[in-house]
Amino acid sequence: MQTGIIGLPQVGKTTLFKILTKAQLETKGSQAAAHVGVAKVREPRLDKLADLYHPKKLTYATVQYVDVSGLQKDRARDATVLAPLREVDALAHVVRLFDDPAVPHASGSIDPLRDVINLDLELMLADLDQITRRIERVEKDLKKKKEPAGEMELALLQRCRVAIEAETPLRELQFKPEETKLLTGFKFLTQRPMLYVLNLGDNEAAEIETAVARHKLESLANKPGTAVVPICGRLEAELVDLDEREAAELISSYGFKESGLDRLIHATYKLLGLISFFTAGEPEVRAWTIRQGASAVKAAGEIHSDIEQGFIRAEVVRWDDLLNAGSLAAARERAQVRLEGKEYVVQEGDVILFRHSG
Ligand SMILES: Nc1nc2c(ncn2[C@@H]2O[C@H](COP(=O)(O)OP(=O)(O)OP(=O)(O)O)[C@@H](O)[C@H]2O)c(=O)[nH]1
Ligand SMILES: [Mg+2]
Repeated sequence: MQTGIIGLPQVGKTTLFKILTKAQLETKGSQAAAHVGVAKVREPRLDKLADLYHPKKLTYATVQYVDVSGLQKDRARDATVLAPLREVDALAHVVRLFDDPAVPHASGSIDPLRDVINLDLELMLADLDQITRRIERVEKDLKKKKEPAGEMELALLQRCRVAIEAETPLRELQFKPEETKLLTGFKFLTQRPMLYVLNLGDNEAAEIETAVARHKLESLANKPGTAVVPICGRLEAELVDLDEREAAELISSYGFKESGLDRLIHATYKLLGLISFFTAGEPEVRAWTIRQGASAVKAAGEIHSDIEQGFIRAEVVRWDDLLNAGSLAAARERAQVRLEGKEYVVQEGDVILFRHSG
């Protein structure tokens, strides 16, 4: 899973990237090329399962983040800047709320809603460009030869155009499955779920939980396919260099409930409708990520296509039942291990043992 970090220049994108991936990066000056980092998804339940199994290997789920250089107004349509963003599953827009005379804002003042509108507009214009060109192409083809697939595509694209012309991002529209399939190929930017990351000043650390209301930005979170997460970018980036104990102490001294990393990852999972399940044994205890509503056979496919193809059944136990029982055998005796078939809908926190042939 990949999230693209976007935002105007000098808003804290690279700072956020550092928080997420713990990468040591130069934060001064814009980078020409995008860079990709991997965030480990901290998972206390996995740690507890590891205490039970003492596995040779402990593997956390990961989320990839792509940091691109600042999107200037009127420059976002530049295809080379946007190219890395077309491949991501979600966008994280870093919105600047911190004021610092030493770090001038591209538009001269701090105005988060203005910045959100401007950047969304850039993304919409990029999509509109693409839609308009495609509509011309399809219309031309339809003139030569009428066919239903073309008619459907044209109607769909026209609907998208009308929405964007009314400044509605595509993520707010509802599509039928066959339309979604068709749209996948275009990789429209405004169709991606959007996480607005509010980058607060250090002085707001104690009030991070109430930042959205205080800055009257509730409207950002109330739309389909969006979420808002406040961070204290500079403060939280400093935590990256500390060991876990020191970091945890500082986090609680600031009054944060969870670290910026956890806050962001949880919001991303929720926004994308992702859940975690686990596999556990002596060789490896591991966390996996899938879409809510995915079947057991799909979950098997996450692990290996052979397990998906040779799927016989899944033995499923809730992670806390397994922990309380002390072993899979004990959980079986307590009748807490269920035998499930291919169509079983995997639940958050399931520990699954896949039985498969071959
Ligand atoms: N005061 C203050 N400064 C911050 C905060 N977050 C980032 N900065 C500073 O703002 C400057 C820009 O931060 P970056 O993370 O490099 O911003 P960016 O969006 O990646 O910038 P570009 O890639 O150049 O567009 C740096 O000097 C940071 O130290 C913050 O929360 N408070
Ligand atoms: Mg940067």
